[in-house]
Amino acid sequence: MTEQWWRSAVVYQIYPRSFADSDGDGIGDLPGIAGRLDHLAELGVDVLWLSPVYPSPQDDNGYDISDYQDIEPVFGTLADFDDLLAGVHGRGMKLIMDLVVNHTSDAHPWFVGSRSGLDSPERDWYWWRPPRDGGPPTNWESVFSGPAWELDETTGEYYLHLFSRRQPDLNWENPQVREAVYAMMRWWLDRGVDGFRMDVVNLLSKPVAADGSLPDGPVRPGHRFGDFWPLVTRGPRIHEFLQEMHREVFAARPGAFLTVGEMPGVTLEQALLFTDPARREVDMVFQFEHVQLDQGATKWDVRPPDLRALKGSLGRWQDGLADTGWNSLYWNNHDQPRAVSRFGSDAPEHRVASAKLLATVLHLHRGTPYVYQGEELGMTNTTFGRIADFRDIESLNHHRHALEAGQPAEEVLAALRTKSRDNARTPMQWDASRHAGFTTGTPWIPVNANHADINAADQWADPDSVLHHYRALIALRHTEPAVVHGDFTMLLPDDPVVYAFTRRHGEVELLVLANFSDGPVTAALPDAAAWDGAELQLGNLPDVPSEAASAPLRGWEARVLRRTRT
Ligand code: TEU
Repeated sequence: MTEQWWRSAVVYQIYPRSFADSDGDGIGDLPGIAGRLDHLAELGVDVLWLSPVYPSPQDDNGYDISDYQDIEPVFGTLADFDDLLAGVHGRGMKLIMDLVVNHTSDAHPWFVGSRSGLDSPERDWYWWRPPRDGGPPTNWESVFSGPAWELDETTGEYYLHLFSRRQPDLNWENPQVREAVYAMMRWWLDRGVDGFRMDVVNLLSKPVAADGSLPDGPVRPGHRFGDFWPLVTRGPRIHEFLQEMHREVFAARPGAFLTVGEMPGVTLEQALLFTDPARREVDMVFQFEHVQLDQGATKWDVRPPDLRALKGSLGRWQDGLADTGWNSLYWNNHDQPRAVSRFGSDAPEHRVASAKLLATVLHLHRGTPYVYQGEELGMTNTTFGRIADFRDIESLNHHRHALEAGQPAEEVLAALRTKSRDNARTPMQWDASRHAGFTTGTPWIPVNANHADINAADQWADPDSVLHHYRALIALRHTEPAVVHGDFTMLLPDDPVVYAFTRRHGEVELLVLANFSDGPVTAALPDAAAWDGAELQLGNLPDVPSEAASAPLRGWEARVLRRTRT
């Protein structure tokens, strides 16, 4: 195994709550996942990223952890986890855990101790501050709406929570906190896991002054509170903390593990530092630039996606990390609406082609691709009627705060239907039966009604399915060195509907063409004729003409051409 084995890997994200339920309680669980490992092995993925399964009150569906070294009973037991890990390893795959250490649950014993009194030994494990002018210590706004500080009656002080009030932020300035986290990480590595996806890991270092004060954030138009992102996404000690974590946890076994840091707000310049192997911080990051182009001041201010902006952003990250560092590549995860509804077309006549097109474009970029559960089927956003149909705390909090601020209810619901994280959290669609084969009980969130037409069972039987297209792309990554190692050149940057780029590695050159629109279009490539007659490596529609570079692309058609330069 080479030091950077993950450069040729494909990672599959499982959101356990919605993947497969084995005991009929309507909630996915570890034995359910273990029973579906052949689906993943046959798909060809190399690594599973398991969203949190630790004990949790489930305020944020497990991203609020109350015990880092056990399993939430609703998901199973540590023995179930060991069985799952053995099944994953037995199929030649790896498993990374979701590490959520910017905050814990307020039910974690560390916080229960910390809030018990000013002189508690754990008091300094969290961010406590006295009121300022009778109110919160800073003007920061929580990601889940409202102030980022909660007053605790026991001591009359406020505690910081960048997310829900039941997710108090850990104080990483305290070496005891860092040591406890590193010991827990080593415990999971000793149990056999192969690394971590690190939740909001760039937020660990807060901009605290020598006197313990924290600055206010800039107040943006239309916001009641201050914006902490510019302050907290570039904390003064973040590189120090990540390098210490690497020394304390991974240095003894270099290269054996995959670390991916989820970094909302991270810039390309910062990502170069975070992913430079010489700095030994993380292997790659999840950046958010391309999934925040279709919004205004907030995600709820929905704007139509613009392909030129999308190409500009992804192309900039390709160029920026071409020589040092590494890109992660994703359209989907448990926080994002379904890409085929967002960037493709979920109209019945275009859904399959556009789902395959999105996969082709992403997987032919330079970086490590991530497949989110159901993405390989072309699963779409679901339909939400009223607010009672939503489950996600981010959506429910936004709804309440937006209505309190006087926004019309229908306007708020329209934004929620487009952008709510619940779109990604409807159960995995295994077959056309009731509840899509996800559960024999009542699912915690309704299954998408279109599971009769979009499900794994049908697609395994259909060689032209989205599923088999993903298998082909993953197999191509494992067999064609140009996909992993090739350089990247964006073409036609100003074309509003054609996404075109090349990858070159030695004598091999790949050309990717994709039409992000319903109707036919011709890619105005200056050297199209030189590509005509090249081998069609992969397409998403039948009957591609031999002049595959100069012939018009049909609606949502993608083509990958391959030639060797003499
Ligand atoms: O999300 C981090 C993050 O930036 C969130 O604001 C997320 O991108 C946003 O909700 C998109 O609308 C991570 C986890 O992925 C998310 O599920 C958790 O809710 C959050 O951290 C707190 O742990």
